[in-house]
Amino acid sequence: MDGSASATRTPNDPQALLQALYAEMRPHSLYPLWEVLASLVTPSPRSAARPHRWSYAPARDYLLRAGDLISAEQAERRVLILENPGLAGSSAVVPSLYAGLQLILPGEVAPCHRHTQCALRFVMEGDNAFTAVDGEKAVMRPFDLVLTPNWQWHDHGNASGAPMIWLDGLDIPTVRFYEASFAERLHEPAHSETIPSGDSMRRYGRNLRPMRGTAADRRPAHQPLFHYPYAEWRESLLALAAAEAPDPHLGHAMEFLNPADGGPVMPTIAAHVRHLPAGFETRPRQATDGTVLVVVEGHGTARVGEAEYRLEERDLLVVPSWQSLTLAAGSRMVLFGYSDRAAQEKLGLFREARL
Ligand code: GTQ
Repeated sequence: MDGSASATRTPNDPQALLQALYAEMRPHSLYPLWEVLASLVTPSPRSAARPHRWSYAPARDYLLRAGDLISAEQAERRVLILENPGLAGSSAVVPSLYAGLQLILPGEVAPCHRHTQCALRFVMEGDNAFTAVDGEKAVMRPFDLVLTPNWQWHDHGNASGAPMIWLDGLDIPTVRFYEASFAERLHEPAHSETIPSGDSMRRYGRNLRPMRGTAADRRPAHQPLFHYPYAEWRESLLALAAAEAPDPHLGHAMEFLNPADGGPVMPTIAAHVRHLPAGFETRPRQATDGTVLVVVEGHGTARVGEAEYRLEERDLLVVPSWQSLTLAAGSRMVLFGYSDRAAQEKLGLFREARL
């Protein structure tokens, strides 16, 4: 009876009546949940983002060509966006995060501004350029991590004789999601240098801080440190690698910490480094944080879901939420990564599966 009823729908047929109801409701911005529930509340994450690898050399060539055509001053920030091929038009590398490659040529200044977005810089090449954060310069060396936490003034400059390129990691799509973007330009191109370079590292980067009773010291108390030099993180990572066997799913891995609270470096973004001994292959692991990885040293392969990528020095890889990742090191490999894990942990959302 049911079959014949659906074959010959009458105006009293429940399906036809439902469709008519939907059509009537639509102009009032009302929709039936039961038609979309399964795609809204999925049994496991379904990311529109796709795994992708950017080889460094061709990206660098395009960036240097842009450098011939537009100045850092004109562009405000001369950056090539690493947009996820599954998220066209979004300027996002995963739905919550942004990635870009920024170029500063000798003598240039990227003018001073501040915004509610948090940013990290990971130096890809060049030496002795700087990011100034609230009037204090961090002198940037290859593979240093430099933060510009939200609402702190920052400008970038290059007093060296060579191009400087770094990876920008920002929470632009997260701030867009919350509709909480504010930004302003300083009236001068560069903030005056009010604090000697390296001051905050010496104050806060050594498990110390000035004693002021209940009064705050000069940096924001919740975000005192903004420079994590390669020379320091590399020494710690290699010491860990010498001291213990690699974790089967991660290799040797260390997270960058905010010394104020022992948590991730910024409220929305976590960052870490990994070491894989030559010949080591990780077991597959899934995690809900969308992650961007950079090859600092060595070569190998990455399997992300069904896709496989060869990785060379300075290549960039995006691993969207819940895609299983396996890394195999052809030589000793060192990687840097950042992800939205910091935000997900606060929201009680972060999960991983070790396969
Ligand atoms: O250096 O402040 O790649 O504001 C995108 C937005 C870099 C920056 C980006 C930014 C910056």
